[in-house]
Amino acid sequence: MKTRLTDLLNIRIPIIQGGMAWVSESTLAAAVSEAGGLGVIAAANAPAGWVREEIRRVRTLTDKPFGLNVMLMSPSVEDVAQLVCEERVPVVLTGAGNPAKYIPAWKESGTTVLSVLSSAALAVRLERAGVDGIVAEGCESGGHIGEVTTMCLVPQIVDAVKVPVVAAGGIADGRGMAAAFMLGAVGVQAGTVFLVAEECQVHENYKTMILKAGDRSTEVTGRSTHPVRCLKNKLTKIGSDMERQGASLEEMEQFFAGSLRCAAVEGDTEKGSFMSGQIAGLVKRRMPAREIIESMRTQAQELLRGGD
Ligand code: TUI
Repeated sequence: MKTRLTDLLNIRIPIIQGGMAWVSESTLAAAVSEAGGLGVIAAANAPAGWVREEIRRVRTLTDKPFGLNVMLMSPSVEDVAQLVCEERVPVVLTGAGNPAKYIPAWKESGTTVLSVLSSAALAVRLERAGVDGIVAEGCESGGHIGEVTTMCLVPQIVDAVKVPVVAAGGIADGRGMAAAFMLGAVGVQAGTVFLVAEECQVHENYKTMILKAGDRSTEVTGRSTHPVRCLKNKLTKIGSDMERQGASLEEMEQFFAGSLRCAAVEGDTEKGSFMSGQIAGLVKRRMPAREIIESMRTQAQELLRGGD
């Protein structure tokens, strides 16, 4: 399934596994890359030492290209940015900020740079700063989100830039993937569906919550300050109540601090923040990463050929 993305990243199938904090590590990333997509390790807020070990480990599991998602608000971001060059990471995806100052060094070390973002204005700025591609992430996504839906964002970014655009947010099967191509994207990034991959190391309770979710199972907290989409539970209910009562950004951040680890590692269904996209309701079965990728690819190809 050749597109501008498969050429750019040297992969077989234009599917990128989303960088999910506390979730996307070397076992999952290697399985996705082995299956022909781009597996991604999420640096998130982790110390650079952990990130380096995960990069080295993924290389023991696959010789295929992989990506590192660099979360630009991380306290370790300078060290992680440096490590990208030292370890010659094939692909970097950035999120939650503007990566312009790191781009020259990354390009110098031979890294392909994609930026995950949620507005056309930033896409234009980062194209000028030298990114090789854009991941246009709609607000159907899980975690930290922007304001615009995938359906509206992708074609507007496609029209605003010349570099290849990947669609993210609300995509978990071949129908979503085919739709993304119709909007002008050259590939997709999917996160939520990989939470239930057999190779995904997240706590079983997280997987069960995704599998049980329906179309209205997520909610966004911090709408006016720091919007984050999670599966609804006791934590998000208390968080939303605090917000309605006028809690400050600091109070909200304090309340949610550590809650993602609590979900992904401890599986605490009440105190954890189970970040998830709105598409969780479509995710009904555990599968090996290879089967997720192959079923997306075959379904998308059949639809694009005009079959049923
Ligand atoms: O980054 C994400 N999603 C994330 S990061 C994350 S880590 C976290 N952990 C605990 C609580 C909250 C977050 C969870 N989910 N998606 C990519 C993305 N980046 N979407 C939008 C943006 C973005 C936002 C602002 C990109 C650039 C940007 O720049 C502002 C500027 O102009 O500098």
